[in-house]
Amino acid sequence: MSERYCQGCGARIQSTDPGSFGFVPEHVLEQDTVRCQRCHRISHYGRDEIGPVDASDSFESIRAGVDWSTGVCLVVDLLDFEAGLPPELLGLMRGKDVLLVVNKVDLIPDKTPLSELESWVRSRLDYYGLPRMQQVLVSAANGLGFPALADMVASLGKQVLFVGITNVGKSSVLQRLLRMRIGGGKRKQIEPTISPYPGTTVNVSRWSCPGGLVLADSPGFVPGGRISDMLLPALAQKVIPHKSLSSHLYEVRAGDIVYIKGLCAVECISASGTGLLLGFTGSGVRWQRSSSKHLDKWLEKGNKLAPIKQWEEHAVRLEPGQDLFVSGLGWVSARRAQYKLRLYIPAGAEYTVRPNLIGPKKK
Ligand SMILES: Nc1nc2c(ncn2[C@@H]2O[C@H](COP(=O)(O)OP(=O)(O)OP(=O)(O)O)[C@@H](O)[C@H]2O)c(=O)[nH]1
Ligand SMILES: [Mg+2]
Repeated sequence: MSERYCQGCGARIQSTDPGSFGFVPEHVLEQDTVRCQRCHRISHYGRDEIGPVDASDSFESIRAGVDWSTGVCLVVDLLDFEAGLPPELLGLMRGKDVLLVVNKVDLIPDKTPLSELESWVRSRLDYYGLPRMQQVLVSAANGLGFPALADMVASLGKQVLFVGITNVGKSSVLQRLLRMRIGGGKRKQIEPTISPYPGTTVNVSRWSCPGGLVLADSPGFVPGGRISDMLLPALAQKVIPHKSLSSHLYEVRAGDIVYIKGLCAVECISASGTGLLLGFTGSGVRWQRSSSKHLDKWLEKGNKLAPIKQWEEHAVRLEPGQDLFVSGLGWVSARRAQYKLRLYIPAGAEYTVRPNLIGPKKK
């Protein structure tokens, strides 16, 4: 009998091990299209008892998917933009037509103009020395940008693959496109499986649309250095912005810290004047302010859901209009003053200083 694959996550179907990807009870095997038990449970109860997918398996699936494709939609999360462009993943796409799909734009406050976000994205690509590519800003949550995306996908040939790091919304973007009946015709019954936990899609899964277009989902590339990947799922879900961003403004002087309990602290060593730090993160956690004499308490007495073993310190200079961005966690943005800061993050976490994403831009 030929191999069969779950339409929701791409896992190879099997009916021997309920604890592994692709399990379905035997009587379901008789159906034409199948969805595995894990996808069923994720979709109905929001629980993933088996994932995430193994990083090296997903890399091989992405490689095979890119080889098969005529063009690629590289999906990135605007709020974790820097993490979304790992060189190993970009290397797989060399020579392909790539459309950059910048997702989760709904999480940015309405008053930020789209044109400003577009130039911000362009300047970040330039900063990383990446070639100019077609780009489109979208929200799989509210449909923003999808008419333009549908037109651009049509220019990528007949076999289009959605790729990107885990949890950026590849399956969500594809699901919305399929619901638009791109290429016309009836909607497929089984859709790509979506979940708030990274590592949901297991293998390449394809949807044939009328007119010969085939759209394919792929597993996420597992990036290094994201704090959200170091946490137990219950806390990771709070840290990753889903419905809204939280932002808090603090007047910060030498000797103050702003921190997220058990995950990160930013100590002010000196400031050039009365400055403000604006802290952004997912709405399930928040930046707070305290004195640096309580630093150890807020780091070490951390959080049971954050098994951090070792901390690293970094000296950082932040100009007004710059963000200190910590991958998979959030950022603080300087206003009015120049800051000399000391950043405390879990060992292995990545950070960067960048022009501010939200708020007035330097001309
Ligand atoms: N606010 C917001 N959330 C989104 C958007 N797109 C996706 N999400 C959420 O992001 C999370 C991950 O979405 P998925 O579509 O499963 O992401 P993925 O890239 O396919 O993830 P993997 O299969 O794990 O690699 C889910 O909680 C989605 O609801 C968006 O445009 N806005
Ligand atoms: Mg997915």
